[in-house]
Amino acid sequence: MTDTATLPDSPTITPPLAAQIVDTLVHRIGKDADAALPHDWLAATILTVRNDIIERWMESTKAAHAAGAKRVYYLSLEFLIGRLLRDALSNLGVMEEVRTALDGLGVDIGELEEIEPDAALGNGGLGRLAACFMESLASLDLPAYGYGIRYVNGMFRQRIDKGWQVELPETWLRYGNPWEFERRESAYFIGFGGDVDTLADGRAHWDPAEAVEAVAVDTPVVGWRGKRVNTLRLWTARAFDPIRLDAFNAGDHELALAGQVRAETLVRVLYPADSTPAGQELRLRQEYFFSSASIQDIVRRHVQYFGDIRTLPDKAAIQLNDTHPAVSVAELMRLLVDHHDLPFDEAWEITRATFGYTNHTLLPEALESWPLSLFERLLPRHMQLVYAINARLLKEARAADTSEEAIRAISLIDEGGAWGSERRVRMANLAFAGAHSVNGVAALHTDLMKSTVFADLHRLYPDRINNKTNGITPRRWLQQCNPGLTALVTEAIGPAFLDDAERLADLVPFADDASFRERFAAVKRSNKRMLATYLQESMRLKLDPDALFDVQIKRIHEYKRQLLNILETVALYDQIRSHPERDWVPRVKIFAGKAASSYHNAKLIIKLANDVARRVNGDPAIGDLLKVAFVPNYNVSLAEKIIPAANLSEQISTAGMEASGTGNMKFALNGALTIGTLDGANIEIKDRVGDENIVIFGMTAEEVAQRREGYDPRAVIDNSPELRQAVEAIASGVFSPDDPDRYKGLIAGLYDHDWFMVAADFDAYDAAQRGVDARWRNEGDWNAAAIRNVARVGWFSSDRTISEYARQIWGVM
Ligand code: GL9
Repeated sequence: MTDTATLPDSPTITPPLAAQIVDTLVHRIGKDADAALPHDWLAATILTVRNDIIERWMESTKAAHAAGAKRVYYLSLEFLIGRLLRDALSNLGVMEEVRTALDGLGVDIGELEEIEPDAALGNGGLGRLAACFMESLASLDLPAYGYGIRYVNGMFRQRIDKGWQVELPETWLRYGNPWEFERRESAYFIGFGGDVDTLADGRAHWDPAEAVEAVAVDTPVVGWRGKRVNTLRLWTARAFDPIRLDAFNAGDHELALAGQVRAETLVRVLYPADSTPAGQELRLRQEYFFSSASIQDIVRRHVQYFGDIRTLPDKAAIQLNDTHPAVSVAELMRLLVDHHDLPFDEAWEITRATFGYTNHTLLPEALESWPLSLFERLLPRHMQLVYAINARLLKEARAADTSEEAIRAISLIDEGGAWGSERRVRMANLAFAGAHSVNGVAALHTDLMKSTVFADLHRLYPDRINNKTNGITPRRWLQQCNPGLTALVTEAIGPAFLDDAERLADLVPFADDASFRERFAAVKRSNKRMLATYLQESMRLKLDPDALFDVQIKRIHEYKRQLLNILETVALYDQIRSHPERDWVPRVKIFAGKAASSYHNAKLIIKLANDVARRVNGDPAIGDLLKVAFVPNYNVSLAEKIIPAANLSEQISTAGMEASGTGNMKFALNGALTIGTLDGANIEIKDRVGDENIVIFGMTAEEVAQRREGYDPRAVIDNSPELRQAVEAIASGVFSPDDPDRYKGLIAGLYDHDWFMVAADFDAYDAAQRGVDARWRNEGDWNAAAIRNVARVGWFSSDRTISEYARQIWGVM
């Protein structure tokens, strides 16, 4: 490695980049080039490019302030941002410059990218959507803040031990975080518990029993071409008194530090619950902690800049990402009524005009509600306000001649009753009531919101529910993760699609160009070879890059039906063994995903995938015709490696259950064909790519609902020889000879109720897969369809989604 002395003199005032990086290394990290380890180079590189980002950041903030612009506030308990270096360099357009500078220092930028920790402050789609939205907000030059929690331990690290998932803590902050800025001056008092004194005219004084301090930690979010840099503000917690000296001096060291420990516990871990609320008190504390800090910050900024709190809705749009921040509705009411002395009705108008709420799931078990006793104990003033809001809401409902049954469904309080169940606060109803806009995340999902969970609220407020189909940022999910395809597309249609993803449509005619198809296939093959090399090194699995790469990567959940895919894999395995003479299409089945630690069946499905993989991959009669890979520790970075290498994208949820999906969009954008049900955004993908360029199978949401009546899965299984064979093989221990009963319970669930309709859709799925084989044999046809997918899914850019939110909900465009 070179040192500073040997670098050429710079003719300009700014020293060349390499010299800047070395200077940072020496003066900020405290190492010289000889002693520096890869982590030191990474930190020095980030700190160096950060300078430019900071300047743009300050400019963006000042410009918004000077213009008196309305700001967007995106409140989310999850931000699954992944790595930031490549994103920042690419969006700033300095990737090549930095690569060259590091090359000159003998440092491989690819190696640095690989050691950057993956910021996994989210569980899955909902958290990743928040990250894509932040990037699009900056790219569209909209002044926006993301608000969340700076978890010390994000999503757990998944190890696969003898086929079982083992959860290990994720320590993304171990080497510090050069992207973040702690803002000690932006700190807020967050209270819990205690008593409320009711004052005159509906106001109250809350005297909390405990309190922690929320301190802001800011990360810059760089938009495309560095146009704008916004702020992701994550809260950390601190005790007001770092140590109780009285206790310490009395020798009680634990008590002396108890406050600090309690504060740290609050921001310690992300709840790794997917689509199922964790339900514990700490979770409600996290929700209130970050909601209160964010709302206080927003109100403080508004009053500081604009003086009058009553103009808040003109200058602030607050979007609630699911119900996790729904307590913000009550928190804003508390600040307006108790601290700003507004009458309740006026406060309610302001609140409703300020908030929007996005619903991300209809699964009944995922709709958050809190035991009233817990809510009241932790947030006594908010409980009063919820009652007051509820009284108003139910008065409006009664005035609209609502039935008593509908009144019960609309109420913010679930009265419980049956089986002695306790009363609960319904967070979705609170969010709905407190927002002027309530949106779903794909067309079908939004329709189902209107006809199912929110049917009665929808009847009362028919203009409130609207659709905003999800999107993904094409910067991370095409340009950065798939440079080969990006270069090929640029060569074909020019660079306009880099600024407007819908310009990808210019690629449509190239699907009919045989020479382009070949170059497209070569890019895909090269991506597959890179993935194969990675998997060979990381899990000692040898894959044939010419096989069909068939991929299902996402959280493991019964409604996503990884089990359907595994059953089909087992059936295929049996078919190949029985008819080795047939002309089989070689396939690689790739699975990855994490299961919530308490989700028994999901963890069993992971074990099953691994058991099937071991058996199939070790069977000499199968050879390269079928390989199964369960890739451990699925995260954003792994997705960035796998998606560009996929030929087939598995989007096979039980229709009506996947609100949108966003992985489906990423695969299509990278030239994979989708095999999927008419669920979530799959429907809209089909509408855009065309029926011939997607493989749809199975029941519709409506058919699923009808079929439930009198559904007899046992009869279905008995009538399908392929399914029966697969189910019986698994149940009898063919894949688990060490514990033949391992899957008895799982399979019994299929025979008994099969809530997710795996059996009902199996034959259709199996037929669709054999259809995929037939298509794969016609290489030209396959590649043409893949190209049409790339060309026609530009609409799923999160830039389009965010402009819809901006125009139709936030009023900022
Ligand atoms: C989810 C839905 O299940 C997905 O279908 C949807 O694409 C995303 C984003 O809108 O939201 N809702 C939800 O609770 N999760 C989703 O992915 N779960 C996780 O994020 C783990």
